[in-house]
Amino acid sequence: MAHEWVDLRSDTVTKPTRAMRKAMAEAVVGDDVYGEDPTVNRLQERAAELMGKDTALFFPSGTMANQTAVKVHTQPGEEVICEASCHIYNIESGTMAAFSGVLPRLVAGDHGVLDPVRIEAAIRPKNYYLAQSSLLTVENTHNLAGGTVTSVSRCAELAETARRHGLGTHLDGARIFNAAYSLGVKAAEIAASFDSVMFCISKGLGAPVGSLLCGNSIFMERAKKVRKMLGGGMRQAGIVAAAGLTALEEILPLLPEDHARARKLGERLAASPCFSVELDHLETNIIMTKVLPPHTAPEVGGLLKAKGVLCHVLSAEKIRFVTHHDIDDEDLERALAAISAIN
Ligand code: TLP
Repeated sequence: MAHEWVDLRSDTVTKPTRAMRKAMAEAVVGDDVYGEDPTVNRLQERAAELMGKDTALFFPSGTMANQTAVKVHTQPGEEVICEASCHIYNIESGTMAAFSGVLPRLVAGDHGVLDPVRIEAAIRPKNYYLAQSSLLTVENTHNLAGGTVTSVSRCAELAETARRHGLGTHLDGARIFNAAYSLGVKAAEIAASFDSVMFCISKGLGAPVGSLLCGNSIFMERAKKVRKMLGGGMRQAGIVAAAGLTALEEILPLLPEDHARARKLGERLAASPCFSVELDHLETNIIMTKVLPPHTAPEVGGLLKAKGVLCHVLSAEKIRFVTHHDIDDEDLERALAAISAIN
């Protein structure tokens, strides 16, 4: 059945599939604050296995999982080194300052990809009057850079640089499986470099709610305490965890289709006189575009909306399009036609 809207604002907009709803209805549940929800436990075991870590913990959101990791890795007054346009610093409501009392130390990446030399230069010397660097975060894929991917070897170099100076390492892997498909590796190979990793089941994987934080047992014990502080201890959360388990079976293998559709969309945008797209950096399911004058991004967003196509207007000149499980070939054709109609 044709969708009312072609919703390319984000991969968070997906609705649970029939199989997910069935799994949710039939989920065996218990009180997860007592650790007694068998479906949550199964999802956590599967997540830890996929990331190659000891343990995983189920969170209601990626933001809560990321900020829990920041809290566990740091002490107030310390610095977190992160990429200048990363989600943890820019789009998580200033939580690292408000909750963990830490300072962000921003380092610009090349299309979101950090350089170990620049990381090394940003690490503060050990000196009592300087804010001390205690954590490096990496985002893979990188959202605001346009779904760009950091290679396994680059992740390893970055983590090795941080570790050599005594910093912890955290991966915001909200879309780690998109990165893994793009690189042709297992997600665990990317995660291997980092002490902790967060991934979302509510983005490209299509589940309605949730993210997993994974790491070693000692780290995760502390994370469990912090999650409770934030009110993230859920009760019969197996209802939603069931959808996550289904997503990992049903949707995970389909992510390359989102990448292929994003490529077609990107090529059409690049062919339009109204958009500029860096096709060399279109690596996964996110397309970041610049709207060219005389048009503006809000105006183009309005024109597309009038044709039933929704996109994320980020600024006066930037628009983000994201493909996902609820965008099929018919939706893609409608989007391509709407883009072609703008001139
Ligand atoms: N990203 C959302 C918005 O917040 C922008 C989106 O539409 O892309 N890390 C990364 C890299 C993310 O892209 C997001 C969400 C999060 C963390 C936070 O996840 P949630 O929304 O579950 O808190």
